[in-house]
Amino acid sequence: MTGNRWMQRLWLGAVLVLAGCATQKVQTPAAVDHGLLPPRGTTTELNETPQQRDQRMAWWRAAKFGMFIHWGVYSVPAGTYQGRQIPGLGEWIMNRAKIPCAVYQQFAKEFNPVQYDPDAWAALAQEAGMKYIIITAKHHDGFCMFPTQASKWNIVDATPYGKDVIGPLADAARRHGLHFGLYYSQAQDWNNPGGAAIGGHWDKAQDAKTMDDYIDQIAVPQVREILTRYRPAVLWWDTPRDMTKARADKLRALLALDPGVITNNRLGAGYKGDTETPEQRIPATGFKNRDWETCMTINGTWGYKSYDKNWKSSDDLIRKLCDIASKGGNFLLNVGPTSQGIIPQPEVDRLRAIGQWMKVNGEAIYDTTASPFPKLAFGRCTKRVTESGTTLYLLVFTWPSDGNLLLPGLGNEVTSATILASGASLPMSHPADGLVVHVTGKAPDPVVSVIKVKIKGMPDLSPLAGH
Ligand code: FHN
Repeated sequence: MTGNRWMQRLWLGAVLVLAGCATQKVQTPAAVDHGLLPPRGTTTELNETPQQRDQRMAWWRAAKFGMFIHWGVYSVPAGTYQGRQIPGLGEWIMNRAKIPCAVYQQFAKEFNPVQYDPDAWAALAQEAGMKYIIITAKHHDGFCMFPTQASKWNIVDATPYGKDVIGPLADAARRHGLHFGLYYSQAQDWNNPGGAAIGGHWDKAQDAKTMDDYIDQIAVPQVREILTRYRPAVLWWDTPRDMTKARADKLRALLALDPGVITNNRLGAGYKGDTETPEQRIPATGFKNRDWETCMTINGTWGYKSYDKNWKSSDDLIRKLCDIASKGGNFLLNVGPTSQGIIPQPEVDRLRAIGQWMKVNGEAIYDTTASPFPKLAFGRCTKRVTESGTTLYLLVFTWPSDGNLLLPGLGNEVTSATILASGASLPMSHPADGLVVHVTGKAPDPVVSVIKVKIKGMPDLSPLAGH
């Protein structure tokens, strides 16, 4: 065993004692599929060197595009309660309609996703060009999509389906070469007593315990279960309502059970986690010195709502992916399967269309970093820097009518410019205001055409760039 491994095990032991679970039998993680096993700190944000952090984040930074899945009992009412279409998000129906716990729990009896095919879902993500999947292990309704010792409110004990859906998806994802992550609503829980609720409790049953009881008896044991059983590459916290430092620390200490796991900024109590998570929006610029991921719905809801037909077009989604990559972020795009286990066809169609584009142009997205240009008249840009120089990928949204793609202020010596899809060479000129790549005719791709420009060294921009 290497010195590092010894340190890691010693550290893990110490954390488990601190977390008050030393008497329980917890398996020491063997090698996990998502990379290195650096020790994580409990009091500082992360007890690792910048190099270790870069290694831990490497797969995620290269991935760029992932599938978010919001799936749970809320897909049974699918947006309608007592004949009324409930405004707002599908997965919020219990809160929005103030459905009593005992009534909401009846929906579980109709949750029977016999058509669920985890391999087909993983294959779809792969076909879309996605590199990871994150699914709701537990959303705010507290329903666990996995078997849990902590509560009977779970897919095995409360539904006719009676089987875990998380393990099979974890296996399928990994079979398809995808990283697998879990969403867990650590603070809001509307069915397990004591859980928080934005807007306050509406059923006496929710008051039967305190939030500290809920954290100790539900959230902590369940997070321990999912980390040890499924070894997620990402743990995606959400809505840190009423998360005091003491509560957040109990959950955070558990991360040592799954070394290498990546977490977001939504645990609460000021913990920044690894990633910023702008929701339903693309920031004007990226985040300085922070990894980030935009999560977004394809229609207007995360959890399935039968009548939400407000679909974004695949062209729009491809351009959003380019925009995000050009600012250095990842795109976590959501699907909301039905209670039968079907991903709605409009979502499938859009993911396939994105996949078609990615098959040809993925090189311009994966493992790239943000554009060096503050602004480009024709669209966006990503870059890949290697020892031999820099490749710029021009993501052309508007094919120029004058045939000129100007890279303002770029002073570098240029090696080549080609159309990525065909490899055809393009002429260039170097006027005083930057580099111009000359194109002719119609755009090779009606949505986003990619031009690959190789330059010597790192991009060298004069103050002209972007003005
Ligand atoms: O309340 C949730 C919502 O249902 C959904 O899960 C999104 C996904 O980012 N997060 C919360 C709102 O910020």
